[in-house]
Amino acid sequence: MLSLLLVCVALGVSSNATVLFDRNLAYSSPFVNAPHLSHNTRALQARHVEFAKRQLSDTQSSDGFKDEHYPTFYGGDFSNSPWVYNGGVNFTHHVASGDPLDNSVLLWTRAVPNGAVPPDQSIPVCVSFKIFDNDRLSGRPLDSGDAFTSYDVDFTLKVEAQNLKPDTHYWFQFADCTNPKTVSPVGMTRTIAKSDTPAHQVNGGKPLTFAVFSCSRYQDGYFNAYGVAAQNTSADIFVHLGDYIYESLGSGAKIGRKTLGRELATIADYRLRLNQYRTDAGLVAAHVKAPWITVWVSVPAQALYHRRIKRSLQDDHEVADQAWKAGTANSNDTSLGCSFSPSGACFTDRKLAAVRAYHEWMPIRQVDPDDKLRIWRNFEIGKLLDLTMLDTRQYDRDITDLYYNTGIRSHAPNLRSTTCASVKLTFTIVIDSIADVKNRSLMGTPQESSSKKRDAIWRIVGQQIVFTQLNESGFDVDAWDGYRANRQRILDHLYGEKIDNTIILSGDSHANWVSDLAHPNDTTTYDPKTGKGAIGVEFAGTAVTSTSPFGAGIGPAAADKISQQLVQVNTDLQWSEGSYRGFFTLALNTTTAVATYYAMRNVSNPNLDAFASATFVVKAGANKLERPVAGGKVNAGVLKIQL
Ligand SMILES: *[C@@H]1O[C@H](CO)[C@@H](O)[C@H](O)[C@H]1NC(C)=O
Ligand SMILES: *[C@@H]1O[C@H](CO)[C@@H](O)[C@H](O)[C@H]1NC(C)=O
Ligand SMILES: *[C@@H]1O[C@H](CO)[C@@H](O)[C@H](O)[C@H]1NC(C)=O
Ligand SMILES: *[C@@H]1O[C@H](CO)[C@@H](O)[C@H](O)[C@H]1NC(C)=O
Ligand SMILES: *[C@@H]1O[C@H](CO)[C@@H](O)[C@H](O)[C@H]1NC(C)=O
Ligand SMILES: *[C@@H]1O[C@H](CO)[C@@H](O)[C@H](O)[C@H]1NC(C)=O
Ligand SMILES: *[C@@H]1O[C@H](CO)[C@@H](O)[C@H](O)[C@H]1NC(C)=O
Ligand SMILES: CC(=O)N[C@H]1CO[C@H](CO)[C@@H](O)[C@@H]1O
Repeated sequence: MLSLLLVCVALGVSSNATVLFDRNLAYSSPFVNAPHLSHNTRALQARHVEFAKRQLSDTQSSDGFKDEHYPTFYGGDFSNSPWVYNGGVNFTHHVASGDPLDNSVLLWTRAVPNGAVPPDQSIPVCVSFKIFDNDRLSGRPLDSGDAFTSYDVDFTLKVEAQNLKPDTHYWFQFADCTNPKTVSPVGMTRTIAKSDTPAHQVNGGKPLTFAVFSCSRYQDGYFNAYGVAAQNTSADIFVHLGDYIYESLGSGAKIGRKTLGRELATIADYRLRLNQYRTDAGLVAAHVKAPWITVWVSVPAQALYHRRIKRSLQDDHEVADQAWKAGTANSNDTSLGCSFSPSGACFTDRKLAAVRAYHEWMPIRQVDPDDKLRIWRNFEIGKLLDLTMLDTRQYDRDITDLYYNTGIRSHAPNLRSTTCASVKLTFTIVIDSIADVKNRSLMGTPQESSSKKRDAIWRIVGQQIVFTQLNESGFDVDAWDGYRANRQRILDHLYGEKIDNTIILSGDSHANWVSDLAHPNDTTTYDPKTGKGAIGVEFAGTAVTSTSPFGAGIGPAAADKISQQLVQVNTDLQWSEGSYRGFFTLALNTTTAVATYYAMRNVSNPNLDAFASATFVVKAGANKLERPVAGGKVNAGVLKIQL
């Protein structure tokens, strides 16, 4: 009888007991096809059980372990119940949510054990969550549960709230399982409409509004743009197009924005940087306010390129490759691996550390890096729109190669290029990789076409770099021949398949650009005056803080002088603005898309002082900016045609 019981307990431990670890998606691999990059939750559980046993058997613990510090909260039966920390937790980084679907959304928090000395690393912290359809958190939660976090994932916690209703607002909160009175702030989030919801019913018939950001460099200023979007707009979903963190150190001390740590290399470095960014009040408010959809892994990959280029310059390519393979073979990515390498110089580790920390800290779902046909994350939001996020970074050669050489064509980096240019290189690779597949093109088959086939009105493409040809002296974003060829294919596809209502959202450039989409230099089909012959619109947004390509800190008057020239030289460009940091919103209903650009008056201190610099209208079916562009009047920057 007794032995049978023991067998049951043992089985219970090995088969079920990792549930509380597994519920926390921060332990999982960032990538669905790379299970070797996940934490081994069985091993964590085994470690944990080992300590639990000690609690039961070794009452004369020689290392000062005391039962009362780590009691179980699951009652008296210790056999199958984990020991958890009950010294109190601190929800140090508020809450966040992201990647909403029609029935689920990811919820995020961080629960750090209180006390000067962190608890034994084998003791998990237990966190519960609840999600409600009302802001009083009353009635029965639609979903709830417990999950573990621990030292191994930087005490981050990411759970999927399931069984939710489509197109509905939700309020959620976390608590300490061992002391339910200790609660996190309440977060607001929502689900998106089911893909077959009629367009006019999406978001209860109100326009669905995105707030769109890129390039938030901590040392360059306060993230007021996030704060203004959260406090002063009715944005439903926050979209980040890349450069959410920066790997570099910079002199932000003058304005109280000194970056901690060093240039990022190890997982500890990346975690510290994310930790610091997420203390910014504006960013906190924005994560609390609404779910985020981000381009998967932005700057970390850029950092990798940076690193790679530097290395390639120093080392012979073979050496770099060799070192890299050695690291990969051992998959030194988890807490057991090279992430704790004291040198911090391991190239492979840096790449993995960036991905790992991003996965821990961001409310994002796993992605599938092996499926090169699936380079998009597509959010079908009723029949109103498809939001397609181009996940370029995971397809950058380094990361892709890491996942056992999926065969993406390799492009030798241009060694003379800057980090900035390497972004374009990535883009080229992505496009080339799908170009190999005959029935696909960038915007294209299947997403754009299937979006059209399923009768969605708008096709919104979130991606990183400015698409329209821009001749800007000293900052030529059209420097890549391959990129040009690919852009040609994309435009051919849109024109050829008569795919209408495409709106491209772009970041990366640190300035504002609004353009009709048309073939570069084509003034035969396209008329820049009326917009006739265009096939869509591009809204490219400036940086949250990163400095202007026109010159760091450039004033509006000086920036406008440059813009004046640019709108003349560039056929498709209808508005240029280069002084203000900020963001834009895009509000969509069945008939109209309205983009409003917001300019921050001062990012040298935390404030909500901003103004709308320009507003653009796109009518469904028109495939161009409504004339007069911006109503003929802007509060900053320069229109091509002033009325
Ligand atoms: C909780 O964390 C916040 C943010 O790090 C910190 O300011 C605060 O002092 C912490 N509270 C306790 C009780 O440790
Ligand atoms: C593209 O072609 C592949 C292979 O020929 C096929 O399996 C796939 O269904 C096609 N996709 C579309 C969207 O036509
Ligand atoms: C690019 O713009 C500059 C002015 O900024 C102009 O002098 C030059 O001719 C333009 N180049 C092309 C290829 O249009
Ligand atoms: C557009 O015209 C300019 C000036 O002739 C040229 O430099 C540029 O390469 C052209 N762009 C494309 C995409 O052909
Ligand atoms: C869509 O939004 C536009 C601009 O806000 C508004 O003028 C129009 O009436 C709205 N259309 C519908 C069908 O609600
Ligand atoms: C921005 O605020 C700082 C103080 O934080 C001030 O010194 C500076 O003059 C302000 N800049 C502008 C353009 O108002
Ligand atoms: C944003 O809202 C805050 C109050 O919540 C207000 O103090 C601030 O002036 C507003 N900013 C703008 C640009 O309206
Ligand atoms: C540098 C480093 O930490 N390398 C480790 C990678 O992982 C293997 C085992 O998986 C270790 O043997 C290496 O020491």
